[in-house]
Amino acid sequence: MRRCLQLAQQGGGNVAPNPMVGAVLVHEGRIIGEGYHQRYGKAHAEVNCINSVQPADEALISFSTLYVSLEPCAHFGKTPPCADLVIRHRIPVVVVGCRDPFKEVNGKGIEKLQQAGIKVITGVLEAECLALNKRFFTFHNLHRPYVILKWAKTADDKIAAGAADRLMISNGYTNRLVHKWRTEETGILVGTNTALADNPLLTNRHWQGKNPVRMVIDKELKLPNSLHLLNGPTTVVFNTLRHSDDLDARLLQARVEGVYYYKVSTDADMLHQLLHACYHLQIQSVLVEGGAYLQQTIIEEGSWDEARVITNEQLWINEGLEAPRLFNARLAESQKLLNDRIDIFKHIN
Ligand code: AOF
Ligand code: ZN
Repeated sequence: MRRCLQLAQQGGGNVAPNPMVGAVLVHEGRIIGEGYHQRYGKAHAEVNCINSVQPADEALISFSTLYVSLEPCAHFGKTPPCADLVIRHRIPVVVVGCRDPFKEVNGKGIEKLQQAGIKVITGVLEAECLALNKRFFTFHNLHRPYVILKWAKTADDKIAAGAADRLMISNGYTNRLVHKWRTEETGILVGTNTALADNPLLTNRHWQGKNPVRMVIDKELKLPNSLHLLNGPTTVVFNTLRHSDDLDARLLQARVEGVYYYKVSTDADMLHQLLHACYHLQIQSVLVEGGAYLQQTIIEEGSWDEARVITNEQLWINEGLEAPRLFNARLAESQKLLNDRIDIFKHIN
């Protein structure tokens, strides 16, 4: 199963919104096949694993154990069901890392295998398998994206407002790190004030990889068209006035350039609507880069999964803005649970 996890990771960056999955076929202690899900819309891990078996070993398949980090699928999606493939090859034992919460599968793959007389062992390295696809599992279980909050603060918990100040907190190394993070998520979000004050590009120009879909909140469409965010790559503007008819998940998946508008209603909770929209648009994870007000709202709602805080050794002089406070008295989470979700990145100036 550890090998499955290693293999699965090689699909990172190319399979979202699908999960990363690895599979290994073992005959009497010897690996005779390996595979992973390499690209969205293409063959699943099990298919690549079985196809990798050398002709000389093919006769051993029906005497082998298949290890797979995610329950084999039971549905006809872009590819036929992996459970059928396993049954067809008469593999007698399947070891599964964790269940697939996707509504088309959700236990049906395991059931199908068992009904065919296959011995299925579940929950092997389950925690590791769940962690590997934390974005996918959060998305399907909670019907909202995996939310990562990120900010940079001084040693005395102040954040910068305005481009000149921002440079004082991050440095070349942490900027690059942030650009790497941007390639790892499907969406990146900022509030109106940050869009105006910082005029950010929100691209990953210092790190190779896919640009996230840029998202900004602009309730009354007051942001000037000259902003970087409203030019260049793909941007979705959440607002109360206008909706782009052509906006759909495939368009964003393909990162078709342009500014698209997503209309939310004025009278309902904005954040809830935004996260729901992300679910519809298949935006499986979001990096929230500011500002403090938006981040604090997300914290109060409890709709976040990770916080990455960049900090330096400097002290701010008095009038800086307060960094978001991660502890939420209303939710009253234990400090231990909270700490598990917080990462501090300390750099030297
Ligand atoms: C597997 N093995 O390697 C992966 C699975 O549209 P499709 O056909 O690619 O199906 C996507 C769904 O299949 C995805 O949401 C997830 O539930 C499952 N992914 N299943 O058996 C794999 N990647
Ligand atoms: Zn499959």
